[in-house]
Amino acid sequence: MERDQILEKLARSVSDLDPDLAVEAAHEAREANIKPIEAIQEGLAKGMGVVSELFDEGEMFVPQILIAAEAFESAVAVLVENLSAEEADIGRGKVICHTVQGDIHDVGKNIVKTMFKANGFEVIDMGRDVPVDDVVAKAKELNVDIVTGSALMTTTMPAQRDIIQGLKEGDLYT
Ligand code: B12
Repeated sequence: MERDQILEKLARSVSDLDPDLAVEAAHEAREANIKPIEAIQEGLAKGMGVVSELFDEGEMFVPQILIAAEAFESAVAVLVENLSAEEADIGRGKVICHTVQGDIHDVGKNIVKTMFKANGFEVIDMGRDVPVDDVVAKAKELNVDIVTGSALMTTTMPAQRDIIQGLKEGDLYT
């Protein structure tokens, strides 16, 4: 199958809410030597873009969004299998990825995490809805180089400011 057809299949697997198709397309992407980042950005993320628009227009609802996220993540798991082992010794630094306190939107966070991994960073993925204090404590414990926190809602954005404040207080912010 051609590269473009595989990317289109990846996108369609998310927008059609089909996790099995997503896994199948991810295996095809690997066999065709499509880079994980390309498969995510030019395939899966486009499908999620369609889903996001339909959600905003009131034509798709929470249960469907969750299946789209499952399709997205099942495919990412196949695409990045063994990636950390392959890239581990590039050693460009340690980065914390998480979704901030009160927020469970983690699709974007997982894309960012994959991009860091694919570019030789060691990623500490703390998951979603992570308390500010836990992030600051982990940054200190592991002496990380970069702290990232994804926030998708206006109500959770202040957590990003709180993390910066916590890092400054701990003399960890440069
Ligand atoms: C999927 C989704 C959900 C899913 C989340 C599933 C999951 N596992 O993530 C579910 C159904 C669970 C959900 C729940 C809710 N959601 Co919602 N959701 C969305 C939706 C449709 C898409 C988000 C998404 O995944 N986009 C695709 C990814 C690829 O994009 P992204 O997250 O933006 O990430 C990119 C960039 O932001 C950036 N990025 C992200 N992180 C980082 C980090 C760094 C360091 C960098 C450099 C870049 C970066 O790079 C990413 C890749 O390009 C948006 C609508 C929209 N148009 O965005 C609403 C939206 C975010 N949700 C919203 C709301 C209100 C909710 C709920 C409160 C709904 C409810 N009443 O229950 C709950 C919140 C629960 C909670 N406590 O968090 C609102 C937020 C409104 C606001 N302004 O605050 C939105 C905007 C919908 C709307 N128009 O009202 N949601």
